[in-house]
Amino acid sequence: MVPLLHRAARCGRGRGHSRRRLPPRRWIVVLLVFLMAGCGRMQPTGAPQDGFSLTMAAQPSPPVVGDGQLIVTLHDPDGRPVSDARLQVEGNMNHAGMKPSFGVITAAADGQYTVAIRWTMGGDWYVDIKATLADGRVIARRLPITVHVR
Ligand SMILES: [Cu+2]
Repeated sequence: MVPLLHRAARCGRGRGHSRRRLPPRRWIVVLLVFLMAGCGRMQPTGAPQDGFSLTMAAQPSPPVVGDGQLIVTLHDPDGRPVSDARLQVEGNMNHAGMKPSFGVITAAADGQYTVAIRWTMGGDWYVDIKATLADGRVIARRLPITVHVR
């Protein structure tokens, strides 16, 4: 049963589908799994449903303590780059008692925003990115990142 569910949930181009004939009741289970998975619209757990892609990459990568940069990339649900959003970037560590580090946007083009940020300590951080679109909508993500000690 479990291997069957796995194959059905993969939503592939037919590669994983069994060619064996299944008893009718099994087909109903397969159909249900397809419907629940939304075939092709599967998202990682907790992924936002706004359809936008908001990602970041550190420069250097991995980031090290000191002045660093994040390249934040924003695409709309159709995959078009969004370059006219107002970005707010705030980095915090996973433990209490530290001041947040705020990012400063230094460039924006082709859906890519260059953000200067100071990593004040090595360890696990999370970065809250809020992009306010031209129409007022807000796309928000919390992304983890580990800062290394030089
Ligand atoms: Cu800290």
